Amino acid sequence: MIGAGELAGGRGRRLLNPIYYTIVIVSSALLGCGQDYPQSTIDPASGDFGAAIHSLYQTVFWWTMLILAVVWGVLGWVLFRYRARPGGPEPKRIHGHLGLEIGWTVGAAIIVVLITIPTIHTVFQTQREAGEDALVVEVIGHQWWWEFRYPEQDVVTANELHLPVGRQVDLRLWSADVIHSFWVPRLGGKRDLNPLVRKPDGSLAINRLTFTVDEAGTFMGQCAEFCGPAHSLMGLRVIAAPEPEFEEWVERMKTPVEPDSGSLAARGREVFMGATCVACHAIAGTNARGRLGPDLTRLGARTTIGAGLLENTRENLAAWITAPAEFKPGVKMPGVAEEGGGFPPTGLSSEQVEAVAAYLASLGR
Ligand code: HEC
Ligand SMILES: [Cu+2]
Repeated sequence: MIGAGELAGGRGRRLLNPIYYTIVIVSSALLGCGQDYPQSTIDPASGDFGAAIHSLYQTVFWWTMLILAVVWGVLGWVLFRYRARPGGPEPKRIHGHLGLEIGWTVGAAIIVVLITIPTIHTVFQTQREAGEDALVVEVIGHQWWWEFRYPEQDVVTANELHLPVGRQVDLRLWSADVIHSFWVPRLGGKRDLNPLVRKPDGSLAINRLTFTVDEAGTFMGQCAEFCGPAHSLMGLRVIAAPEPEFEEWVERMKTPVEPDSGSLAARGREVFMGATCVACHAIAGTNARGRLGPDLTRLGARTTIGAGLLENTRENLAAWITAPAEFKPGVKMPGVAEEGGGFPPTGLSSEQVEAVAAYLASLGR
């Protein structure tokens, strides 16, 4: 409010300058006019997880509003009822009030319990045992990308999680390095991915997330646990499609693509298979079986590269392969002239990079 006085001319009475209030009101109103909030928690997609989190959010929100109304109501009443009046009596001095103190302690405790019960219920509901025909997907966090394995389909992909609409999914989440957190706000709450540890009974401590998406679409997500310099660049997409479309995607993932012989892409395949790329990347149906980096099977069909960082175009692929660290600080992949991920520079010429980009882009089109 000091700023308000200054803005209005530095004098106390100018505080009431209507221009200042107009600016505040208009700019606040405009903030509410954005149209596209791809990562909004308060606009859940249709599905059980989003609905559960949204209802929990509303429970907490309305309790908070009730507390706000009571506190401000009492405050306003006291200010009005006991305001100073000319010639009025000196107010009586009091110190403490046992009844009031017990009242607001017990009242607050009851509200906390009323919020805790649905919270715990929701936590357990979202990590319950999945049904028999749920789709199992292993979600593995890496600095700074996501690996998705479909053990029953024998398919591995990265950064874009394909799910069938209307079928329960059983996500099993863990991390290959530090703690990450899987969060797709429009689908529901976060769940941590922890480095694998063995529990005393010998089993592995793996977090689970069980839910069903009831709406087709692309839902944006983000790692929600600080995990190093490129944490903010660890995005993901969930692509939910009707079951037949999902099955088609699985089929495509299992059908290798071979470039036409003599093409630039064919030359790129040769370069790729002869370079260190294969130590870190796998492509189904080829000898590339590396697991340190994202699986590149059908890479051409992905919308982005670098965990949501760049649009998947041939130019961007070439730029990424040339110098990934320009786009992602600390990236665990070497460029043509920089080391990365413990590997020396790849030393590819720009022609070789172009060819590899053409090869990768040709996969999946
Ligand atoms: C030391 C291991 C390593 C080597 C060697 C390596 N990469 Fe990578 N690559 C990675 C990692 C890790 C990522 C994920 C980077 C990120 O998003 O944080 C990646 C990401 C990529 C991506 C983007 C994939 C996606 O899903 O977003 C492409 C394309 C790629 N690499 C191509 C190549 C090519 C071509 C070569 C060889 C010239 C190569 N890589 C060599 C580790 C490696
Ligand atoms: Cu992170």
